[in-house]
Amino acid sequence: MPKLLTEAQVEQYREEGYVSPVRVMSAEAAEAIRERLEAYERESGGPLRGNLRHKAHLLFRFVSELVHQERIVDAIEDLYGPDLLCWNTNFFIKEANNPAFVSWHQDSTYWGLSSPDVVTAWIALSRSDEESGAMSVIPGTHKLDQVPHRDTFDERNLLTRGQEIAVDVDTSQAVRLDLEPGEMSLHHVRIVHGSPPNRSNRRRIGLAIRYIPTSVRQLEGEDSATLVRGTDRVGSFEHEPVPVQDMQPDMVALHQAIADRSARILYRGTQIKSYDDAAAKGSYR
Ligand SMILES: O=C(O)CCC(=O)C(=O)O
Repeated sequence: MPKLLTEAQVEQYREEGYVSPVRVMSAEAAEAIRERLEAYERESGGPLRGNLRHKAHLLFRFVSELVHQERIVDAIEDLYGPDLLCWNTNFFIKEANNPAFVSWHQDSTYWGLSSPDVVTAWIALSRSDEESGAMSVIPGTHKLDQVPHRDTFDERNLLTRGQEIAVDVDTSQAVRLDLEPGEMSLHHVRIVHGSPPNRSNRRRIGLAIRYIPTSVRQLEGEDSATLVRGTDRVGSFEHEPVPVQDMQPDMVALHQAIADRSARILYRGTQIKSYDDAAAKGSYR
C-alpha cells in the first residue's frame, strides 16, 4: 500500500511521468514559508538570486524542513522506496509581469546522474496558474531516452544554460499543472516540460526538490546530497549536514563550496563557472 499517493497516482507516474496536484500542507503553512523567504529577501535587499537559489536547503532552515517534510517524503517513497536522498533544491521564482521563462527540456540533460530514477517535487509557495506562468508537462515523454538539447543562454531563460529540446515534441499534448499554495506536483527527470512568462501582477514562487534513491550515482565528479529517509548502503554521495538556523556561517561556507562544485558539473564544457556567473548573465536567475 502506498503511504501517501493512491495506487492510481503511482500508476500515473509510471505511465505518464507526473502526478498533480498533491496537497502537502495547508495554504497557511505555505504562506508562512513564503513569509520566511520574503523576510530574508527584505533584509538582504532584494529577490533571492544566483547561488542562493540552488542547494538552498543548506542555507535556510525552512527549506531544510520542507525537504524532510513527512508527507512529501512519503510520496517519494511511494515511487522510489525507503532509502532516499535529496540531491538538490532550486527556487524557480518568476517576478510579476516578467519575461523569465523555462524552455521545453528534460531535467536529466546535464545533471550527470547514473539513472533516470529521479523525481522532482515542485512545491507551490504561491498560486501557479496560466497567468502566472505555471509549468506544463508532455505526458509520456519520460519514456523517451535522453534526447539532444541545444544551449541558447537566453538571458530570460531560468535554466542553467537556457537549454531547449532539439527534437520535435507534440506540445499540443501538454498538460498545465496549476497549483495552489501548499500543493505540489511530481515529475520524472526525463519528462519534457517548460513554462511561459508570468503575465500576472503576482509573484510566482516554486521550490523544486530533486529526490533520488540511494542507488543513483553521480558520474561527473564528487557530489553531495542530504539523506532524508532510510539508510544509504551505497555511499556514492557525501552526506550534507542540516542547518539549525538560517544562514549559519559554517553552512554558508559549506554551501558556497558545494554549490560551486555542483555548478561545475552542470556547466561543464562552458565558460560559466558558478551560479553567480550565470545570474550575472541573465538578470532573472
Ligand atoms: O518552475 C518552472 O516553471 C519550471 C521548473 C522546472 O523546469 C523544474 O522544476 O524542473
